[in-house]
Amino acid sequence: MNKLKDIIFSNKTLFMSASALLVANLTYDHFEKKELNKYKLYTYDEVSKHNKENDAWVTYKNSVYDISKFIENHPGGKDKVMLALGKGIDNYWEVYKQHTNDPNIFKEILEPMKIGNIENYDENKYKNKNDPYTNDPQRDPELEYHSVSPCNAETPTNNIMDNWITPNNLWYIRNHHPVPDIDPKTFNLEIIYPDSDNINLSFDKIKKMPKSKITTTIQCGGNRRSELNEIDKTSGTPWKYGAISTAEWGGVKLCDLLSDLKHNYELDVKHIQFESYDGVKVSIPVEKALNPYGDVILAYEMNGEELPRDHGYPLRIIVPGYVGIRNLKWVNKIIISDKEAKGMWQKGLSYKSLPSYIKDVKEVDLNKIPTIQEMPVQSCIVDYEIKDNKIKLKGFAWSGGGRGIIRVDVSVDNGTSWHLANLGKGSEQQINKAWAWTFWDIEIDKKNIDTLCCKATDSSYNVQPKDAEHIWNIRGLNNNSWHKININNNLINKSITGDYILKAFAS
Ligand SMILES: Nc1nc2c(c(=O)[nH]1)N[C@H]1C(S)=C(S)[C@@H](COP(=O)(O)O)O[C@H]1N2
Ligand SMILES: [Mo]
Repeated sequence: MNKLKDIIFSNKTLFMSASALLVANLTYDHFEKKELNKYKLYTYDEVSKHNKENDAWVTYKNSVYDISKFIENHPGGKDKVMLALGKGIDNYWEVYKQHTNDPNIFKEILEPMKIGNIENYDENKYKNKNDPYTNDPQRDPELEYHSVSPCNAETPTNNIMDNWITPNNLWYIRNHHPVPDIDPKTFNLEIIYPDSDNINLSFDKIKKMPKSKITTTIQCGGNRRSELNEIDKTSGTPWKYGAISTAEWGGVKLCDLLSDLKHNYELDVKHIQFESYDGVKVSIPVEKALNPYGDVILAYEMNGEELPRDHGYPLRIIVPGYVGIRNLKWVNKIIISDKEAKGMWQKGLSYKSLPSYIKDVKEVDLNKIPTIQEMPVQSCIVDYEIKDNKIKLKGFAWSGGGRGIIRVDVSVDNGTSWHLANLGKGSEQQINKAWAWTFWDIEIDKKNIDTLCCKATDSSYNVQPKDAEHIWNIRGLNNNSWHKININNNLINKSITGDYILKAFAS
């Protein structure tokens, strides 16, 4: 009897566990089917057709996502996502630590945009194969990196004033794409005229033309964006104040290269466009491009050395006093035109600063807003030291359009009282052709020190706005508000005797 009971019991157990398994299996099958039904299957070919801004699909592993509504808000900048449209984002996703550091980014941002799965999924298709960045040059580890593929790195902000001419290895780097690998022997610069045959020039031929040297500061349109992010999120690299550097460039003056044009104003030329190996297109007004005093040069030398690959080898256009992006690297085409360059870098939102009250680009007509060319007046506090009721400060100031710095005002009590800084290296530049920055310094006797501020005035008497709130813009461009440092947040060395020795770096 006991035996029978045992058998019945064990059979019952058997039956019960079998049914549990069945249920589990059913649920799994059901789930799988539901997943399969929920998502359509697409081929790689089909995905590749959705490669436009308003019809944008990408794949990650075996999933397909429609990211059309997201592109504009991509925190790393719209241009980066644009590179992957119709393709796999696998390479990019893993390279940028921002994606992988926070697991919620996948769940909350990417996953909700899923529209399907890949038919015939090939796990090796995008897996680090042909990583376009493997051929990028070696870089100085001292740079402050925001990303490596593409490379976005600022000049170490604490050393920015160690040299008035920034050494090549410490120059800030702002690349939108992989660095092109160009053979100077096959290099060809094409000049396209509206009314006559195109001209082709070899690198050798350009180097044999009369050489000019120009010293300029270049500043990225997004420099100091990180301070705007404290007010509200913007899109792009969160630069501190190190996306600015200075060099002496050697090359051919553009007005000499295009000298035949000076006599041809009936051509209705309004813009000189430049195109590059990495597909960037920009233009500058003809008044700047052909003005012999405008000092625009096609550079092949940087600080006496061959142009480094990161900075445009073999040929780069230098547009003194203009925003970083117009200083196009890896130039291979010059187009003389009555129109601005096409594309996002000139016509799109990328370098257009919208009013602070516009939070959505759809509210404006971008065609009516000019892109940034000459930059506004800027200054930053780079270092300070407090000792025995004395504070020493130093920094740099610069303005666009060659407008020299006529004054830098410094306050150590959050703008209540002001002091005139000494203008140092750079102040000797011709006042309306001051392409490079001016260093300044000051020593102030003061007991109660709180927030440090600086503001510069340029030769057109332009001044810097007090608050960043009023110039905040969705792209985070042209932040030239008073540079402020709250020393209490920057205290790194306070001795026990109460004798303050502070050395801190603005950030
Ligand atoms: N062809 C090309 N030119 C370019 C860029 C680029 O990505 N491609 N970046 C631009 C931007 S946004 C800036 S700020 C400067 C940076 O120059 P640098 O890397 O030599 O400092 O180059 C500009 N020229
Ligand atoms: Mo830039």
